[in-house]
Amino acid sequence: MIVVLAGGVGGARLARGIQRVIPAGELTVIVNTADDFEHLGLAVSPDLDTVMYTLAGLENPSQGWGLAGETWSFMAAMDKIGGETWFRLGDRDLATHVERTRRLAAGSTLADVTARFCAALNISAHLLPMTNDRVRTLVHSDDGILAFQDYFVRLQCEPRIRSLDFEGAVSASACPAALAALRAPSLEAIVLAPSNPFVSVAPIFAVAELGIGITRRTVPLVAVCPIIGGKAVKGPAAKMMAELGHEVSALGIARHYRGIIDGLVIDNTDGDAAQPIRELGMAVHVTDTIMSDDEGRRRLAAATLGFARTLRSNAPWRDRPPVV
Ligand code: FO1
Repeated sequence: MIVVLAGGVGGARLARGIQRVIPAGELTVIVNTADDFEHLGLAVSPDLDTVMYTLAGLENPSQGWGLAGETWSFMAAMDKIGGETWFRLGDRDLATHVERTRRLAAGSTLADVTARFCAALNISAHLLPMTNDRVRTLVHSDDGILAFQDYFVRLQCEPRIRSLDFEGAVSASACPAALAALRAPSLEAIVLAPSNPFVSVAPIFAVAELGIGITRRTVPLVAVCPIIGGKAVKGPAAKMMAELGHEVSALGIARHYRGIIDGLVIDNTDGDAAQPIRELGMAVHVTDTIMSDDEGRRRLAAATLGFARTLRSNAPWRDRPPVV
């Protein structure tokens, strides 16, 4: 069994590749839910939906988020009556938010709702929210404290970030199935997807039970580098990285994940960084990490899992004396 820790687009694409190279049912994807918010009275879970649509092969390839073949009549009607249109909910996508909101109001957990949707969409992977509790990313910026989607979509990531907060994360309980997956005897590796380290990956680790569960793993934890040639493949990871004081490079990512991961997969473009990264105490695999099509996703998935299998976990607990 393989566990993938994922945010939106990058996580979704790698998860899809892994789904193609391992037997059905052996993939668990634990997804960031700190981007979730209530909009137009609806419960919106952007990263969960991006991963779900991508695993089902229904994603909108140009946007990354939302559904393929989407239409926008609802947004047009909303605009006509002077409603909010800065966050675009497509007509097809709307069904997901309406049905999720109804089921949550009737007492289902976010994990239950997600499992039902995945069964209906014939997704064999176990797709799990990091928590069923409310966790929200707050962006401390030069323009004040902003809710995540306000910062990300409404303000197009323009305000300069000073720091990030994951409100509710420390006291949130991990999704029980996520904890069970991390403890499963059949677990072979944990893969940290090439998702934004600061707003997609960090909230997962901030859920205390997950952070501890991942740190106490007995299997290798490998990350796929989200920075290629000093740039993010998609999204504002490079801008955020610079604003938070990190060098925007594969080496900068390695320094950020130092002591957390056992190995890093970097792109051929960044091959020169392999040795300095190894000197930080982690293994490195250099390959083509661009996932432009399904074959690219499959290839990167196979390379990442092959790399993980060559590693033994450097989990910090291994070096500690046993607690008696
Ligand atoms: N991202 C945008 O840039 N603009 C949008 O209008 C937008 C709408 C949207 C609707 C549903 C959904 O699931 C995702 C949506 N996203 C949109 C993407 C999303 O807000 C971000 O990419 C993630 O939160 C960051 O991982």
